[in-house]
Amino acid sequence: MFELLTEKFSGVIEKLKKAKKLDEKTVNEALRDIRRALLEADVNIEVVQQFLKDIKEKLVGQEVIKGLDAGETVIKLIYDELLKILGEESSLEKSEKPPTVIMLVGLQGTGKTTTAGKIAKWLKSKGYQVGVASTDVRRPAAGRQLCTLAESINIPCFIDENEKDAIKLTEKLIKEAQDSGLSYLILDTAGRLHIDEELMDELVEIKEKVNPTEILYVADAMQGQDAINTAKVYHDKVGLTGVILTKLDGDAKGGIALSVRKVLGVPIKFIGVGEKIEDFEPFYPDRIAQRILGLGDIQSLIEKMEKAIDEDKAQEMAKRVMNAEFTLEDLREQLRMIRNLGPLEKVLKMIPGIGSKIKDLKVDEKQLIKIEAIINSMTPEERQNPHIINGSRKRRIARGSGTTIMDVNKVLKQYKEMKKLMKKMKKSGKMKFPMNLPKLPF
Ligand SMILES: Nc1nc2c(ncn2[C@@H]2O[C@H](COP(=O)(O)OP(=O)(O)O)[C@@H](O)[C@H]2O)c(=O)[nH]1
Ligand SMILES: [Mg+2]
Repeated sequence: MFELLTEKFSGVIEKLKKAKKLDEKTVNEALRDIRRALLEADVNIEVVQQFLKDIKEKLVGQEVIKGLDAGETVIKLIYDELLKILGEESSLEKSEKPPTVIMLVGLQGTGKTTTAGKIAKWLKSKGYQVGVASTDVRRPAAGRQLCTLAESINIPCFIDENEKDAIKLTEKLIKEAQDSGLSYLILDTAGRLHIDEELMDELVEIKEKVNPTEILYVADAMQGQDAINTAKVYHDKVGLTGVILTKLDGDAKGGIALSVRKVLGVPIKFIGVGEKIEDFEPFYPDRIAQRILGLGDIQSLIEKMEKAIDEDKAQEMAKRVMNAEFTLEDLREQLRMIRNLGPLEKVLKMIPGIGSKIKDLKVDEKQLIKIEAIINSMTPEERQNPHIINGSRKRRIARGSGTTIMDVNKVLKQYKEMKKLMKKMKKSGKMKFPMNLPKLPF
């Protein structure tokens, strides 16, 4: 699935990863390669043009994203744009009055009947009562195929081979389904080899009769742009709420997945990835985009960005520790921040010399809370001038914070050590932050 796109994009990605600068030549070459890749994969031409235009616009004035280098920044932009054209994740709507009717439409052979069974099985696995029905009055075999599938997953199947009027049949089956207390009914409809007026009118009438919550167009991904064009006609006549792409397991070039959202304006809800009833999954745009661009590559980019953000926070924190007058109030404030920030060691490592020296500060969450409680039990005066904390004050603080005098002593000792160390570093003037922090005023 998406092998062609994956292969083509991997070339682009490799080149970008090697690029150290975002010069015009590199960017233009990447855009040209992307254009070729998308067109070869049978992505709609207008979608391709829009995609390239959006990336170009973003690149102008784009600064390198924190934590990433130039090439990686472009890769991230491409990923974001891919996500955009794939559309957001979209699940099935549910009607207030059961059963929720999901009507499947599309040409013959695209996989409607198979997909009806697949959705039913998927919904059943979620614990819903599901049934299927066929409104195809022309091909009795179609109904039987559906019921065989239904039998295999043990759900009710509504058909009537004697009723030759599609609308009457629909009314009858819907009534039966309603009476049997189902949560969902999947309505398989007749397809033709080509679009024809009569079938469209029939579908519109069925729609009016059953008022389906979802009308999903089942598109054979192997048919590429043809499938999109047909879907357009269905959308104009019947009105679609979404698309299901089938046969993505085969040689499908995958371009259709990137075209549906922009061209039709409706989401892709599921994909079929094989002939078996379980070869079916919800459409997850991020997974698809990652598959196309190389899963590992994108994940490591995102990790790098997150790390850069964490490092920013940690440096900011370190700066505050160093600049603070450093009373016990400051310590308390910083403990709070540290707790919000996550791993304490990380913050301490940003302050050269501290991480290794104040081992006792490598405490767990519970201990941080304890220290905070102890400081909370002090009076503001005690926090500003800890030297006034004598034996009786310590006893009061311990009682107030539900700790022991030993605990209070420990906190005071840690605090003194930190303060001493900071003074020493300030005096030596050797303190310099790693990397590109502005020079500190000492
Ligand atoms: N490989 C593959 N084959 C599929 C998929 N979905 C349906 N098919 C096959 O496509 C053919 C037509 O399917 P069918 O459900 O009868 O299509 P319908 O005429 O639209 O109802 C059958 O041979 C199915 O097994 C899929 O996701 N992958
Ligand atoms: Mg069928």
